[in-house]
Amino acid sequence: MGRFNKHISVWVGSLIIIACVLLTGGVLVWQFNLFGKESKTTGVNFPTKTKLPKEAVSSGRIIGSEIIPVSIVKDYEKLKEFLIEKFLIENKICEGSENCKNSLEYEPDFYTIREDLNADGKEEVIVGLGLENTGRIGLLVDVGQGYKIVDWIDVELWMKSMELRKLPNKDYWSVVVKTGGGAGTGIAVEEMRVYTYINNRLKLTWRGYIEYNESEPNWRIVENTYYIHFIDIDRDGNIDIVQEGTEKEGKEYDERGNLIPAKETWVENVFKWNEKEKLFTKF
Ligand SMILES: [Ca+2]
Ligand SMILES: [Ca+2]
Repeated sequence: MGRFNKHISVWVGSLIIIACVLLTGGVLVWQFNLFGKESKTTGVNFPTKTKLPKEAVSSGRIIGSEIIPVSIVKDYEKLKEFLIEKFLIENKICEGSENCKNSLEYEPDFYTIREDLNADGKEEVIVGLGLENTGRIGLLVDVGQGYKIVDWIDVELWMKSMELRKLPNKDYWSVVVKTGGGAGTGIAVEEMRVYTYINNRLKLTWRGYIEYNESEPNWRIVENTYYIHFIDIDRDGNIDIVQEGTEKEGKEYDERGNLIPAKETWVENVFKWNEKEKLFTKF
């Protein structure tokens, strides 16, 4: 009997060990799948950095080294107010005068995009400000106790819109910005600009006209209108920028106010991503 029991014990013991091994193995495989997959879902190949590169922090483009509290950055209205104030100080507009601020000719346009651009688990904030016939695009990064402005770029014209895209490919984020202005100078333009997020900074990688109008009475009138497409025309995996449209030049308008062109040209410009230079260059 004793011998028989011993056999059973060995048998049961072995079963328990096998069960334990299988269970542990199963848990490990499950964990690997869970966390392995999780870290791959972002599709962003930027190294995960918790510290900013030196050049980002010491850039002359920083508008003050102060840390903006999270409570301001997270609140659209508060952040807008904060950055408008910065803009006014920077440009010496309305110094100390509340009345002046209240009487600003235009209501400012303000845009925000919140996204973890470098996949380090912390959200970056891209801001766009249109004010006083000019504009700024800014990049705010989380530095622990709050945010710092690491980019504050003059876009020269009024900021009209801003959107985030995967451009030129899944490894990059780019901000596509529309700007416009120039009334009263005889030149009116609308532009598109692409700022690509590279090494925790925003880099201007393309700019082109959507409209370019020049009007010199009794001399020369130029009316250029373009459509801009983001499309991988050569199927190399990188989105290309295609700018196509008409370039008209003339001297007078018809009774409806349309330009009578002496010269009209259809143009198609293709800009391809240059990985070495990290720019879109004309093909
Ligand atoms: Ca981040
Ligand atoms: Ca392409």
